[in-house]
Amino acid sequence: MLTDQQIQDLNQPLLDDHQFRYQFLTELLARRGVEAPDVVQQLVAFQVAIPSWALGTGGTRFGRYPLGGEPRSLEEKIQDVALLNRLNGSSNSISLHIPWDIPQDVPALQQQLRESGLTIDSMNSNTFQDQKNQPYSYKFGSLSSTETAVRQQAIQHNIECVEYGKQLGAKIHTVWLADGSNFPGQQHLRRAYQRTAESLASIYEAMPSDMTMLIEYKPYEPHFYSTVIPDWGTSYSLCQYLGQQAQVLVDLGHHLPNTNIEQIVGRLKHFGRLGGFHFNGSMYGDDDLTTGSTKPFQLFLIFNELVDAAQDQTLTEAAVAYMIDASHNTKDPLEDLLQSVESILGAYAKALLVDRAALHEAQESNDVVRAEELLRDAFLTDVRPLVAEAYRQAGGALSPVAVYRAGQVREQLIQQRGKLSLSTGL
Ligand code: PSV
Ligand code: MN
Ligand code: MN
Repeated sequence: MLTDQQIQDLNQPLLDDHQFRYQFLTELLARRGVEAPDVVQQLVAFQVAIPSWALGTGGTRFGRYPLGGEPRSLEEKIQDVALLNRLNGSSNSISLHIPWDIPQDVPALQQQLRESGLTIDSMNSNTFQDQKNQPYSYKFGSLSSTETAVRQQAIQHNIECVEYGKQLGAKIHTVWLADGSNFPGQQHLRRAYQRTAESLASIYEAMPSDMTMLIEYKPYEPHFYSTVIPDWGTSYSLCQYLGQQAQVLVDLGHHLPNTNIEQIVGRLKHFGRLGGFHFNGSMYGDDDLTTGSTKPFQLFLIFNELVDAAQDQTLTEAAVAYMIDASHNTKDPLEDLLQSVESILGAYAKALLVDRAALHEAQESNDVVRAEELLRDAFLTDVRPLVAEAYRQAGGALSPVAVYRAGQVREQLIQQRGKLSLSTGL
């Protein structure tokens, strides 16, 4: 399915136009003191993990419209991510969700990963659903449950994820908790937090010293009165309680409308507690739209904080894991993921164009308009030739979506896997 040679052949008709645009932009940026090849180099190095649960059509409780050709096994999910990575050279790792992705044959999986040039970036636990044959229900919470046996079951499940992570070389264990309450008075708010902190500590202790626990927050849904970990402050306080191997995960869709996410990013960077991102787009809440589809300026401002922090010598450089977290009902999920990665690379490229010295100067002298104009200069630059050049240098497609379509990938997947193939449990 779509060989490297085919990708190069499909690039041919686009090459001349690309070279013209890239050359023009290189000259334009040089006048602004920016070396385009340096930016391209940083884009080539940038990698975003693909979640196993985004590879099939997700759907909602109101309906699901399978597209066909979706992966039926972990092996097929890895095949799909390998294809994405060959198209854009920017998706060389996968996030797994247990129990949906329990590895059956670990050595075979490791070999497939090696051959595809991929790694497993993170393991994600699932205590937001009851699984078949599970002795206790999570109806009233998991790590925060009032019942010791329920908490123990949830802790055990997380420790199992850590064990799978160790076998597969994952360096991250991500915890997103659905725990919360629907009615005032239902839950003792302080005790629910205390029980969660203690449960997390038991999981934390089971992690090897080179693993990081990422603690994700979300203000509401599935619970609508209170959520045990609703905001970055709660995640941060839990990290402080646990130790250096715990970090906050920022999911872009997990904020109330109009939250200043870039400021949260700046704060967490200041504290050295920003561990990772779940990229997606959001209009209202956790709607998991394509990254950059609704608020591209905000995405740019987030990267502006990241680039600024990366260049700040006074900060200790902590690794940030970049991951997508999405689930779609209307698009071909592989096309969506290609679009998402492209938006992320574009926002990063624009942030790299910001004249940082001039911006700091404008900020220090309170020149409001100049500071804003400097950001707008970078944001309004059409950086698509830089992103395309990064794809090209990584051996990928100049236009991944166009090549995916021209190569008739979905049609081939449907032929191989069937029209009604089902995938993730989402
Ligand atoms: C539920 O809100 C959620 O979207 C969280 O963002 C998790 O990261 C994801 O599901 C996978 O469990
Ligand atoms: Mn998430
Ligand atoms: Mn979410």
